[in-house]
Amino acid sequence: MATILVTGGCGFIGSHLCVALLARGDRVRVLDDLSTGSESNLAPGASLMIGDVARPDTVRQAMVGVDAVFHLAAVASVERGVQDPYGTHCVNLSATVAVLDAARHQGAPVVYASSAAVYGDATDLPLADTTATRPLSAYGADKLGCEQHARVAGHTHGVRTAGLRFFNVYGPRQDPRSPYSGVISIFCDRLAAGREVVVFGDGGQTRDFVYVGDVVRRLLAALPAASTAAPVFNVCTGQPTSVLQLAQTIAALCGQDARIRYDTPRAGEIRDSLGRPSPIAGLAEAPPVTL
Ligand code: NAD
Ligand code: UD2
Repeated sequence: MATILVTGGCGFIGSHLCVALLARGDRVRVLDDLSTGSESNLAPGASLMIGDVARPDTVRQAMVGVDAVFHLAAVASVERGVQDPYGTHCVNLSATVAVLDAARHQGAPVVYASSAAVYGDATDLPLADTTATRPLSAYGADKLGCEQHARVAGHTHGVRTAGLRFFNVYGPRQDPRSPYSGVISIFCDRLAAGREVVVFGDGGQTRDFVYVGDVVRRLLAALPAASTAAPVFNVCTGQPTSVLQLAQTIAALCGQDARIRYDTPRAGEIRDSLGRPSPIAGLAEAPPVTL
């Protein structure tokens, strides 16, 4: 039985990952400060250490006796990075350096969350994992920094890592109440309650939405793929969906016509985001993850 540390295991993606790890027989330890996550998300059977992943001593303590690490804790909001670039940098990049350093001493591989935000407004769609990165936000710059530190940790200290560039993840436990929540959670919440949805711009903008169960399956497959070469993988579907299509589909599933209010486009946002999914060795044989 392996002991796995999941940072951010009380959050949206991390909590589903913990359930899947426990289901396959692993022992799971969570490090989370409950800033956006919730103790009610803690997978039954997992142990919780409440603490800040940006504190190296806390990370070292959390990693004692651990066989592998999934590092998902972050301030997962581009907007928060705009408001507080230094504060979010400490969590989104410095903490990753602390995780990589503790993993070096522990000899544990690290699978960590990167983001499609590393591509910025690159327009050569679909974005391959080899496409040039040029982040436009502090959040994206910090995620790219995680990838570069992972490469350095592999090269200099022999730390095995794999980075997953998540596109727009959706699914159960995504909190619809923040204005920066994923659009699917917001639309589901409002349309199920018979309320109107707000579409920013003309609704023709597209995203590559990927289900959290498929994300967890890729996280699990990435662990044996972790290496000192620090590979990075796109986690996406390769299918574009417009915001308008989304509103209409969710409304139809709720048995109603979508009531849409159009508002001004979000400042600085990209029009289209579409990835080319990266092959991960062993993924084809990995069983589906049921949530
Ligand atoms: P989330 O906010 O639900 O989960 C993040 C978790 O990290 C929360 O439980 C939070 O309490 C915890 N956390 C935050 N700061 C911490 C700190 N200083 N110390 C300890 N714990 C801390 O977000 P999520 O959507 O589950 O995102 C998980 C990871 O995936 C993040 O790294 C995020 O940047 C990345 N990501 C998510 C998406 C998406 O579409 N949801 C897209 C790209 C990348
Ligand atoms: C996603 C990530 C973000 C960052 C970014 C990088 C999520 C939740 N956010 O932002 O963290 O990685 O990608 O590019 O995954 N919209 C509406 N009405 C609403 C809410 C949203 O029209 O009520 C639109 C919004 O203007 C955008 C699209 O829906 O065009 C998707 O919005 P989002 O906030 O879910 O995700 P995104 O792609 O802006």
